[in-house]
Amino acid sequence: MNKRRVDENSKNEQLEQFNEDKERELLTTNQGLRVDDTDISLKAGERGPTLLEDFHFREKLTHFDHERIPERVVHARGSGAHGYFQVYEPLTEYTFAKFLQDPEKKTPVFVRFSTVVGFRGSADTVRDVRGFATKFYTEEGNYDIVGNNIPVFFIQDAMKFPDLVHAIKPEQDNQIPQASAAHDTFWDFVAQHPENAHMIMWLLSDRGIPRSYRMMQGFGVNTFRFVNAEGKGRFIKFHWRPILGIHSLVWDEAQKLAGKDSDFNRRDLWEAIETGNYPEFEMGVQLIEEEDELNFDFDILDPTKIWPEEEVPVKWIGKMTLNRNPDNFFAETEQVAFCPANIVPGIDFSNDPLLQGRLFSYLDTQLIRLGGPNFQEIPINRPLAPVSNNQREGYNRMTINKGKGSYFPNTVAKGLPRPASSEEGGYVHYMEKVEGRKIRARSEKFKDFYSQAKLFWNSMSEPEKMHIVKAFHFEIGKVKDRSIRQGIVDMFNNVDGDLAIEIAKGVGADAPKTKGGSPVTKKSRNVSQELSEHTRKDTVMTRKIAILAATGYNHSEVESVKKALIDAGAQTEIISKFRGMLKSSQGKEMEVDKNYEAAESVMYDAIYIPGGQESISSLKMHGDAVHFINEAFRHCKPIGATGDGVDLLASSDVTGVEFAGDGTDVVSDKGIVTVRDPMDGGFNESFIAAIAQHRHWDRESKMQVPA
Ligand code: HDE
Repeated sequence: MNKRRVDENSKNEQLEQFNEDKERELLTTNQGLRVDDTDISLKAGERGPTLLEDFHFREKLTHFDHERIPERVVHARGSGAHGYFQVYEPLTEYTFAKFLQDPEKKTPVFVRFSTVVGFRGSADTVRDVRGFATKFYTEEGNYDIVGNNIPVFFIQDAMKFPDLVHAIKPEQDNQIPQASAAHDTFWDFVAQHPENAHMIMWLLSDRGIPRSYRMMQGFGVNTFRFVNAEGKGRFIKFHWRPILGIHSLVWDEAQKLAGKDSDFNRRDLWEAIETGNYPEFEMGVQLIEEEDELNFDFDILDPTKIWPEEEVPVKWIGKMTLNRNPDNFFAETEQVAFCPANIVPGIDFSNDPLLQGRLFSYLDTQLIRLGGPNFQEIPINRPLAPVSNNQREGYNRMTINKGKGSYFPNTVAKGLPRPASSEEGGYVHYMEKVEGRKIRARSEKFKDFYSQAKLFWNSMSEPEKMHIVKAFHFEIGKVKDRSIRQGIVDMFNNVDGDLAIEIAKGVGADAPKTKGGSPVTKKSRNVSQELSEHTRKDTVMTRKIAILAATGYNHSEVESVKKALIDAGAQTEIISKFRGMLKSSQGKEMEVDKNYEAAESVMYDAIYIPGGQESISSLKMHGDAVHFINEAFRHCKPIGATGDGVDLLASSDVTGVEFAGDGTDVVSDKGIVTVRDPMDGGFNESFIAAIAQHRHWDRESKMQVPA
């Protein structure tokens, strides 16, 4: 049988066949006819009406009139990237999926990251769940893991999905608000669905506002199965973890970015790939033996529950690298169609009721979104494995199936295509024994709504807890109906009494009459180490550092710090009042990358202020520069200053430094790194270490900077 060998480049080669990349020719119609004018329509006289006869005019407008397709009903806004996946070692013991056997094999992938609620043109940095969908083009067919950056989901049964989405999307009378959960209908829904509690804790945590798609986790959420060649099945959950660590924005920054650069996450992904900083994610699985299915105090089929890693450790099995941006957003990112039912031998489903509904929904929605049953023929959706069946016709059919027969069994085509045996790669569903009455019910353990929400809360650091409380204040603060606000306070009293009291304080609701709280069901799991944003804190790779300078800056200081940052993998941009060349006190020049109108502190991870008396004197007088520093400080970002640059901090609202002016400043804020005499060694190392910390949260409890 004609099986195709798949390697890293196979998908790119397949896509190239469809590329329109030849040398540009003279302008033609879609029929290939050259046209002599594309600006002025054919008219009856200079001032007369346009003629129907003008086929070029009609074709040009008709095509334009039909350019839009429906956006995804959820996850409408997204960004895609190509890459490959490689397994670390053969997973033969657990699964016979071919793409998980050979560490030498690079399986092509296409990934689409997304927000859930906003429309296609909405801002990237809103508080939301992020989609993390991966299509593996394996030799056995396309395999999709359609995941999110949060490991649990709002609801337990797919039947509730339309209600959930209607509640969280803009309200039906006025379509307000865009891309936000902060309104009455959503919180009305939540207050009536205690099963939401766990997911809400994640959504209102820092996980809801990731710094970058490259710095967030991914989770398959639902429970799946690995099946090995002997037919032994095990329950699994999928994980992705970013090599750069997990990092988030702060809420004020996220909101400002939504206006200042609404493409923030999209741009970040695109630029990282363009500059060769390929995003990397490790893939992991948690495995549960079939015989242990019922041995946990949560139901392992319940998608509102995690499998705490202390009980079920993650086995890290491979790595994905994203190394190519799409050539055409619409053709690839918009038209890609993921589906949890796209499966390969060796992997199977579970009875997770959310997953069961998802198996139906994706194909169904794509039939309308992509205009009929042939969307698998769109280049980005085509498998690398050959397709051979008797499905025919329908809108937009591209394939020209030759011969007479399109039925099975047949004799006119030697009986082909015929089903494959399992030895030939035919997919055999896992033979799970299922017995039961037809009932609308859920198992008893599904009804424990709070213990894992409590586990999550317990596992947060103090800054993370504070962020969650503030997120409640924002979200519930926007709810008009007092009874809904009260409903939320009462609901979260079931998670943690102190949390409920804190929520109530900010939103004009009564504190709970009796302080409540859920027990976490197992002592060993009072706290789970993996739930806090335990970021990698040893790398500044791809971090963006703004260097604030004006005429008369100290060139050698900039050169030294810039080199150290770039050598460590970070990126720098020079910000000044105007673009063009900037002259230093030493006569040397450097080019300005952005002016203050085009650059905002929220677009950077840290700031560096070089010395140079003239430069600092003019920056002190420049409100935009001082605001830049205040705002970065408020967002807990690292700030470095050398030489006279330290004096600029003294003119700002930065706290945590006692300025001495004689080189003996006392700095108590670990995120502020200063040196009066740049010849003193150690500045670069300390500054880089401060940037690697990402944010310096101690500041939050101490100060309020007016920025
Ligand atoms: Fe989806 N989801 N979903 N979802 N989902 C869609 O399919 C659905 C759920 C996820 O970048 C839709 O083609 C139901 C969980 C991602 O193209 C739709 C239920 C998880 C994407 C759909 C869920 C996801 C979608 C809309 C509850 C994480 C974007 C457009 C049972 C594991 C994929 C489309 C992309 C998209 C249905 C819940 C992830 C309507 C019915 C849980 C990442 O079919």
